[in-house]
Amino acid sequence: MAIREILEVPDPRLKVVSEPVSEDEFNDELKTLVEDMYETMYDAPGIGLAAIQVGVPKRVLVIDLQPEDPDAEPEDCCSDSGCGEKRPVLKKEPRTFINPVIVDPAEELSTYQEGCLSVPEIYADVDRPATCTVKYQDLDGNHHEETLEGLMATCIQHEMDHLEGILFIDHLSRLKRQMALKKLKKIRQAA
Ligand code: GNR
Ligand code: NI
Repeated sequence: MAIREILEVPDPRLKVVSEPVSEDEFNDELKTLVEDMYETMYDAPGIGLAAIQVGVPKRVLVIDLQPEDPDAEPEDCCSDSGCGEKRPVLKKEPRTFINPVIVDPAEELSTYQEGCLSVPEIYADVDRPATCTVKYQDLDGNHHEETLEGLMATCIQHEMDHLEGILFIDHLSRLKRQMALKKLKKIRQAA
């Protein structure tokens, strides 16, 4: 397992349309890619990652919304220095989607403030279908169909946009997108 470098705007590879994973590509190399994507996503940290964000133009997504575990005792915030703060334990719910296709997006929209590991530190509201049914394959190549809602529906649509070379800022007005990119430039200059 390895943490891979996450591509950031304006890397041209983020605009590439990703290729389907073919039947003979469901192998150990794919498993390693997915493992590395989880490690990279958890390290970032983020709730989703598309393969193209680590430079691999394949139709592979990982998502983990990592909800707070209401049954677990809160953990010490700092394991070493001991700042005394407690933080909730996050549940791991890893979800892998290979060759995902959205079949029937709802007409009803919902708005979430989105962010993207490839557009760091920029957040903006995006409207998307509130629910959608997605067909996909798992790591063994088995086919599934599932209806998603809430943040999960938003997240998979955000990730599927990456497979088409689309970023969440592409859903904003030109003015808002330019403002976002200017802000990112400023943040980078300050760093
Ligand atoms: O970590 C992420 N958070 C997020 C928040 C709202 C809507 C979508 C996302 S996905 C993002 C990680 C990422 O860039 N995935 O491509
Ligand atoms: Ni993203």
